[in-house]
This record gives sequence, C-alpha cells and structure tokens, in this order.
Amino acid sequence: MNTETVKFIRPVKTSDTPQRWSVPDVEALFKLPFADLMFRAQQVHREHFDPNAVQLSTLLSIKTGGCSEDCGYCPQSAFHNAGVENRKMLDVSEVVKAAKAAQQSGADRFCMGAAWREPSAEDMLSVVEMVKAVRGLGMETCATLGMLNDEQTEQLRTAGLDYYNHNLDTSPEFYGDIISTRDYQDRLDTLERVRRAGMHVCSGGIVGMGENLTQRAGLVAQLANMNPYPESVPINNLVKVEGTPLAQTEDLDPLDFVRTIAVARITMPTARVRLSAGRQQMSDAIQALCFLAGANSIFYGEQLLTTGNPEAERDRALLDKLGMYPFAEKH
Ligand code: SAM
Ligand code: DTB
Ligand code: SF4
Repeated sequence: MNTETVKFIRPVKTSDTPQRWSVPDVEALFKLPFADLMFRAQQVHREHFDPNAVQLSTLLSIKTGGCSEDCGYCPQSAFHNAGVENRKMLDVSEVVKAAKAAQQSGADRFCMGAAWREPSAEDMLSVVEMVKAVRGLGMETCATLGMLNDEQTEQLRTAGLDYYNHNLDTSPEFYGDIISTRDYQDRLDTLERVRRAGMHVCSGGIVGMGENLTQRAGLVAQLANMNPYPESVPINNLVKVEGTPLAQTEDLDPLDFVRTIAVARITMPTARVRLSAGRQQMSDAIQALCFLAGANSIFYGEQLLTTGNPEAERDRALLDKLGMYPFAEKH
C-alpha cells in the first residue's frame, strides 16, 4: 500500500455540512488496505444504522423490452439481441397482485421498472394508478421509468411515489463508452427534477463494465457530491447477458465489488446502500462482506427485471445465518 495516498484521505465527518469528495479522495479510499477500508465503513455504518437490519425491495418490470436507448449493459435495449421479448405494459391489477405477493413474502418497498427512454403522457396515466394502488397496500413505492419532465415528476409526487430510481450508471468520463443515445447531463437533470418535486432520490450505478479505478471512483464522487446525496444508492454488479455488447467483459474481482460498497457507505453515510444486481452470481461469503462493508438493502424476490435474483427462501436463510433481519420488522 502506498502511504502517500492514505495521507490525503479526510477524516470521517459527522457535521451536517455537505462534504465534497474529489475523485482522488475517493480513489484513495478504494486503495486503502482492505481491513482499514472495512473498519472505516463499519464505523460510519454503525454511527447511522442498525448494522443487522436490511431493507428489502422487490422489483417488477411493468414494461419489458424494446427500449429505444442503446445502454451497452442492458438486455432490454432494441439495439441488442438478448432474446428479451418486447411486451406491452402490465395492467394495474397484475401489478397489485405482484405487490401483494412481495409484501406477503416480507418486502417493504416495491419498485416498478419500465424499459423506456421516457414515459409518454398516456403511460403516465397507468403508472399513476399503479403507484396509488401499491401505496394503498402500505408499501413504500419506487419507480424507474427513464427521463422525466417537470409535469411528470409532479404527477408522480401527487400519486404518492416515495422514491424515483434513475442511475448515473458510471463516471462522466466512461459514460460515452456505454451509452450514446442520451448524455450524462440528461440524467443529472432528471434527478434534479425529482429532488425539486420533493421525492426521495434513488441513484447508483453499475461496476464491472470494464471501467478503471479512477472511473469507478468518479461514479461514487458524482453521487456523493450531489447536494443532498441520494437517499438510496443501488450498486449493481454487471449482469452479463449474451447478446449485449458487454457480455464478454472480464469479471470484476468480487473484493473490488465489496470495496465499492464500502466506499459508497463512507462517502454517503446516511444513504441506504443497496447490494443490487449480480447477487445470483455471488457467494454467501461475498454477500456477507458486502453487509459488513455497509450494504443495508437488497433486491428481494427471484427476478430482477429480466434476469434472475436469489430465491426469497435462500435470502431468508442467508439473513438468518448472519443474524440479520428485515428493516421493517424492527421499525
Ligand atoms: N429505463 C429506465 C432507465 O434506464 O433509467 C429504467 C430501467 S433500467 C433497466 C434501470 C437500471 O438497471 C439501469 O440504469 C442500470 O443501472 C440497471 N441495469 C440494467 N441492466 C443491467 C445489467 N445487465 N446489469 C446490472 N444492472 C443493470
Ligand atoms: C437498479 O439499480 N438495479 C435494478 C433497478 N435499479 C431497476 C435493475 C437491475 C437490472 C438487471 C438486469 C435485468 O434484470 O434486466
Ligand atoms: Fe432502456 Fe433503461 Fe435498458 Fe437503457 S437501461 S436500454 S434506458 S431499459
């Protein structure tokens, strides 16, 4: 370990003043000896959360496939041939049925995802009904529908949407290698609209897309420097889907994934950091390290949007084994 880098890492900050993280600061965290990084992450985590409680979100794809964006990682893009069927939007009744099932199996947040660049005015009418109905069940609601304008953020807020998910995905420098049909600023603009409308922001990214360490640090710095930073930060490990341009990307060392969780925890102390896509390919041991690194949320239920996720039963067994429990049970 290069002690030079360690020197310029700032101490953990406990005041409310927003802290700015430079990319070298964040990169230096990534380069800490593993035990030091984990120790710092756990300190921050325990200062703000019960370290044994985990929040459970269930995802549902309300509109699958045929998306007009060219995101290199995504099986739902119409630019790729990943074998995902292009389906019409689900009915409100189908969404409510899935939300009830998720609630019964222990999820407290229900996230509705659509393969859209942005929703149309007509799409919004159905989504508003879905949000109201899921909220009516007493679950927290989240939606991820692509870019939004001011009128749409207002509609969602009025319907009672708690969180809007819109990922920065990667650093500004690497973004152009992954997506060409919209730019980084579009993403930031939508997040700003969501924030202004008064909804909670859920924003994170994907690691393992072939980014270098500086670019990985660049993603975390972007998120951490939002003022305020997102309340919910999903960290996805790339799910490599045959037929997408990123299908042959080299595997990320699992410990580098754990490091990313730890760095997100340190730089965004009060955020829910979600150990998101990629868990199906992860051992219990790596997932346990992610929880130790400060992850306190997961996607729960056997399906993400189009790809698999561990069975709910397997997740309950894992949480039991670790002496962890769903956040909602204790609050
Ligand atoms: N179309 C909307 C959008 O892109 O904002 C919402 C749905 S989109 C599928 C939501 C997020 O899923 C993406 O921003 C990306 O971070 C994540 N995602 C998509 N494909 C993935 C993959 N193969 N591996 C990991 N994460 C993925
Ligand atoms: C997020 O950060 N990850 C989720 C959710 N937000 C919408 C999506 C993961 C998708 C993985 C690939 C798929 O299942 O299609
Ligand atoms: Fe479309 Fe979202 Fe997939 Fe990009 S990530 S192709 S916007 S569904």
